[in-house]
Amino acid sequence: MDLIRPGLKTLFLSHQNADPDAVGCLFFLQRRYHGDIALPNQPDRKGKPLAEYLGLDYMLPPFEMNYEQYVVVDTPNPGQLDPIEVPLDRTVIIDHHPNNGWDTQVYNEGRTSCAEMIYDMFSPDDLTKEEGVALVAGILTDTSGLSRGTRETFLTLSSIMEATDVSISEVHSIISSKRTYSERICRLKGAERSAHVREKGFLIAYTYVNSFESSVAEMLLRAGADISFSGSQRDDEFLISARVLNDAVEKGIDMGELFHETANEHPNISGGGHPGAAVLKGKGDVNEYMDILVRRTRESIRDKGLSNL
Ligand SMILES: [Mn+2]
Repeated sequence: MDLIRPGLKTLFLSHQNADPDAVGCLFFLQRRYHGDIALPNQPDRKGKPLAEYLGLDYMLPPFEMNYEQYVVVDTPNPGQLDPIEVPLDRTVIIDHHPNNGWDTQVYNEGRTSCAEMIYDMFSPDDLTKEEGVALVAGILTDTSGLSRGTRETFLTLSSIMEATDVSISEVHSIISSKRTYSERICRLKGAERSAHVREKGFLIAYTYVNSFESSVAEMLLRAGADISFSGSQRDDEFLISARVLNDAVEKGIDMGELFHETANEHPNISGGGHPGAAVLKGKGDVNEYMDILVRRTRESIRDKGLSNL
């Protein structure tokens, strides 16, 4: 595999809030090529326990960028490395996301995870148990626990499992860290205080908490909402986090757009995000902004002629 040049002083990098696909690929590549690893910030809730299990040694900014070669994995655009900036003329990019914002060539075989691509690049016959855990964890996460993936995904997964005797349940238990006590209390309180309305078959749930807004919004989706809002008030500032089911996004709900428009119409408010996940925050009363968001969501469902019936 001559995409990555062996023997050079190399830095392996991946995206902010690194997930198990990022962490697993970095571990595997470092094992095979040697070099250092850096991340823009700490890994996410599943990436962190995987990094601990693997004993992954990584740097966080600031550090010296004096490498001969940079290898970026699982990162769809340079902004995801912020505040790290890589010199493109010395950088190899390996990614699997369908749309990426790099201004240079990207090695992308359109697979479900980077872990699959990297395994298939080498097809090593001396895969260690830890390398197996690293790659299986990446596949598990990027297939949402095997609920998505192509035929190739499962063929690759099967070869890794055969070569290393790693089991799915074993990897699950490594990456599923328990939520903290305070997060669990917030989720329970959020459930207790939640209310919901219906619009053209879409269930819109909203609630108020003291923190963990996005976790609580996510929980409301799992409880049955199509669209959820979770808001908090801290002194004179509020924050509202929204989540939308994929199915509702496909039907045309775009919370990032709605939050962005709402922010533009009110002073001292910022907001935006993706169709399925958005945040609105600033000076003001959380109840007032919750009312605005729920009302605008209902209006936008009607205006766009969307239906979930
Ligand atoms: Mn990935």
